[in-house]
Amino acid sequence: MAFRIVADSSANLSAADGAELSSVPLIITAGSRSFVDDEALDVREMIDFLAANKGRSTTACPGPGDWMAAFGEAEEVVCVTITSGLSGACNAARIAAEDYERLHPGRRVLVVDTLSTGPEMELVVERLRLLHEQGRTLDEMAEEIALYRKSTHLVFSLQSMRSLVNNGRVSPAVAALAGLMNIRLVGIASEEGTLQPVRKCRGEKRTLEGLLGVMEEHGYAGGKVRIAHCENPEAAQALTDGILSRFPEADVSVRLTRGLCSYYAEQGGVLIGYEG
Ligand code: X90
Repeated sequence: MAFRIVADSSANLSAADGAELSSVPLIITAGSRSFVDDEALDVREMIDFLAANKGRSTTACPGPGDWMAAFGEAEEVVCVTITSGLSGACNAARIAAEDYERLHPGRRVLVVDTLSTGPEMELVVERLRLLHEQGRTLDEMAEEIALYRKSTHLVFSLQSMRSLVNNGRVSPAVAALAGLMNIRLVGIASEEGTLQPVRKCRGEKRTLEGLLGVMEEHGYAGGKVRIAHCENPEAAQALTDGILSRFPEADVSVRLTRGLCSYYAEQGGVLIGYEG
């Protein structure tokens, strides 16, 4: 029975991450340019363009038709979406799921609203692949993932919140923090799937300590860690070293943010998904 996991592009994954995996792109628009966050996107070039063109820019989530196209002819589909608290992607996936099930009686679609993004979605996708290998049904996956998500978290550091503020993705109270000079914001995905600031850090070293500190406070004890960074390999390496020095057996991996996360996290931004 054909099985597909379809994640939106904020998960930073591509077909190379698994044969049963498809990515549905969000779109970044800046001035006259549109950047489709698919495998063809030159993320570097997009970042350079955005840096040189400080005018209005925005993002758009995939529509139901985009999700549906990615389902292919699969009999069982799991959609893994960016938080419904900040994007319409999950809502579009739910509409696509209903249409698909109605058009193809017998086929099933499960929609997982991760209330998060980036590397926490990556953890969910990995767990789904494992459950599929174990021969679990879609209903069992729904239960297992709901349980698993109670133990996973997202923490991130942002050099700037320009895109988040300009696009109204943070509350006015959080936006007010954006103006602080030389201060990096360390935040987490809240229970409701919104950006919750937890620390203000001065300088890279303090920021890295802040990120590791937040992980520890939320019960990190050697579980899986998935790091995604926007042109900040030094931070990713320092974090990996910091984690491995305390938990030598930890499964830590690093990847680059793709278009959507690069746009919002901006240069230097780091996101960490982990099991608490
Ligand atoms: O539908 C759309 O246009 C996409 C909107 C996405 C808005 C937020 C993306 C955030 C990316 C930066 C910090 C992480 C915050 C996560 C809080 C749950 C990454």
